[in-house]
Amino acid sequence: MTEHDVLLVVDVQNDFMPGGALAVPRGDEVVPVINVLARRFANVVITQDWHTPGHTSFAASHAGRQPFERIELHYGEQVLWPDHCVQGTAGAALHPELAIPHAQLIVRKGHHHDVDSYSAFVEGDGKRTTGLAGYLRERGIARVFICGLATDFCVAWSALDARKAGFEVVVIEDACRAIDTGGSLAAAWRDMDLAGVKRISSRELAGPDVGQLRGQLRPSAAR
Ligand code: VGL
Ligand code: ZN
Repeated sequence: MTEHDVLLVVDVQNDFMPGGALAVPRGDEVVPVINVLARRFANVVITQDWHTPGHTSFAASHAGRQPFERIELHYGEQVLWPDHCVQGTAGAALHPELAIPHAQLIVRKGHHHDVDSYSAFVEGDGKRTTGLAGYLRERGIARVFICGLATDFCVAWSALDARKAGFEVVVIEDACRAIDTGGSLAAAWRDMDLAGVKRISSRELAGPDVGQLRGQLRPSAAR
């Protein structure tokens, strides 16, 4: 990895762990993988899903609605979720065993009451941004490696927006886990393929230097 690479660690928070409010199956398994991975990156950015109480993405905020239903909001389709990652709660905290002391930035997203933001870059309305693209550009970053939770939501949307912002993007497959509701995982990989997002395994990443890495990056379609 070079100074032009960043590792983006997405939403490794208690509420997404088994037993959490919006549990991602086997979500906890990514923690040790990411801890090892992160040592290879000088540049690490962490994200946190960071909702207001009663946030618009919560099913409980919409009368008669259940988690995992889809509704139309003012900015488009929204999957409704159990209450999760409420600002300042234990569920919103990073997993206690996530150990990346050298991470430089924590980006919090989804903090606007009426708009969700899966993406670390652009909010659900497609307009407001978190400022992350500008931050990465100013730091001379060209390539974004992404890991964390969940593959089919915050990882995928961040990967797609990173491509749109002009970065090379690589998803580290075994350092992610998915929610997979209503075909979301297949759709996410299809969209990432089309956008030119690459994928790699953490094992492949652990060995080679950047020069060798080039040959190992596969188009997502090769999965
Ligand atoms: C996420 C659903 C709702 C995620 C966040 O981190 O992938 N998914 N909020
Ligand atoms: Zn959320």
